[in-house]
Amino acid sequence: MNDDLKALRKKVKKALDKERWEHTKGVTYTAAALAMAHGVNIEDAMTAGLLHDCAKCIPNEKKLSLCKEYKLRLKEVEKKNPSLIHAKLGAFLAKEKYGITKKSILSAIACHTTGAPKMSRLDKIIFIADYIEPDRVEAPNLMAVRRLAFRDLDRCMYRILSDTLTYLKGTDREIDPVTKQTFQVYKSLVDGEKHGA
Ligand code: DGI
Ligand code: FE
Ligand code: FE
Repeated sequence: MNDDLKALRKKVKKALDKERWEHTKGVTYTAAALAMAHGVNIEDAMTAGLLHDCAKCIPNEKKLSLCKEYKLRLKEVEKKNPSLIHAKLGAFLAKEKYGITKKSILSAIACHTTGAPKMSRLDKIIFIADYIEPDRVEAPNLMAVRRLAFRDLDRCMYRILSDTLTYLKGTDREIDPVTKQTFQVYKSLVDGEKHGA
């Protein structure tokens, strides 16, 4: 780990509780491994991994007031489910508080919870690393999803989004339209491949 990453690690650790910090380390190293497997810049993947949940431990009320203060526009679904805000607010803090200027890293942080219709390989790696890191235990089909992550990012995205939507439909939480759109994008992609298109 280079000195920049080490300094960043120290700073991020202070903003998180113990459990979230353990998860963050898991995502950081998983993202590094996925970057190796898929030919992506390892330092970028680790930086985005370290910062992806940097706004997660801010209380929901404070998330809302910070967004107001920083003039970050919130969607209705985010106002109703403030836990969704940590992605957008995290990308903002990554820039303003942690000094990250690379758009590709900020984008990966911003779309790590819902995904996005158009995602770079780095975006996908952070989304996937968040789901498969070694400390995650509650998700279904984790063995298969973990294997797939190192072979095919798009199929892995499809699998995770499909399982996440199934899970969310079983709760009373509102689904962000972007999550559904992203699912449709990967569904079409994977279905198209299956039929040889
Ligand atoms: O921050 P983490 O817990 O590490 O992971 P995350 O940022 O992916 O957030 C995970 C939660 O977000 C998980 O319980 C599923 C939920 N989520 C994903 N898409 C949506 C969503 N929750 C709502 N309400 N709506 C969504 O569209
Ligand atoms: Fe998150
Ligand atoms: Fe996370």
